[in-house]
Amino acid sequence: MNIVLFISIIFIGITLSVTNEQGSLCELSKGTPITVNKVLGTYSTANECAQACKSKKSCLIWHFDRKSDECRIVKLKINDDKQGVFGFSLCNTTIQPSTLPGLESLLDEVKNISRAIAGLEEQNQDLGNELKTLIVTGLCSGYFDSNTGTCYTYKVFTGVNRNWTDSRSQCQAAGGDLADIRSTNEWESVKEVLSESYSTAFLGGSDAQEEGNWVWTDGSPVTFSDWETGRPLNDTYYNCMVASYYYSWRWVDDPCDTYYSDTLCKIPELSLQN
Ligand SMILES: [Ca+2]
Repeated sequence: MNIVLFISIIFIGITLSVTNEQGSLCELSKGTPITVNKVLGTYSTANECAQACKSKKSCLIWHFDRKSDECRIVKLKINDDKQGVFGFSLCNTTIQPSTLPGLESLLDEVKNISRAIAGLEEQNQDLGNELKTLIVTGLCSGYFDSNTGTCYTYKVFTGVNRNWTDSRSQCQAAGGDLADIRSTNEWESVKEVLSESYSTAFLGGSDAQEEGNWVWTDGSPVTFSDWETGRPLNDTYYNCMVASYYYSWRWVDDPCDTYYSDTLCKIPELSLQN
């Protein structure tokens, strides 16, 4: 029997394989492949057997038994039972897509599912960020700066005379700094706090480093402002910004060693970054 089998020259051809630029596409689709061994017919040559296999869309492997001139094929069916994925180990050979019905559409489906998963992950991230923003803004009792994603509160310390430097030290000790005002909305929030205490207080602006070049404590330029008419004075002795009660809290430039009994501080409370 074994001798018979040995002398029987069997041609086995694989008409299915996968062309892939990287030559590594071994995992093809989901489902379970079912193979069916079937006699396709009797042919006189292996080439005819191969051609017959090619003409069958479901033909996976052919083999030609020279002794019996029998051409057998292995058919492939894909049982889409979602239990797994299947592929071929011959990744660098040539596939005729028509020999595996549905393969291309299944590959497209896999790609679409991957894209959908990536989209959901992105959507999930967006929803998470939105939820975080809602929580921070909901808990924010002061001013929420959407540019920095930070909630600030403004606090007035009273009863101690402080110049600009002392005021800044007080604010830093409280976990913040002198107030930098970045927008109309922020300025309105700050004025509400100042109005409650009728305070005149330093803000974080200064042109001490370069006359006329007003910057906040972090060195960024003053782009929003609410200067009193005629201010700043462009005087090298008047280098620190003050929100003055006497000018309805419009801004004036005062000497930095002026002492005020109220100190206004901007203190970060919550941030989306935390
Ligand atoms: Ca000045």
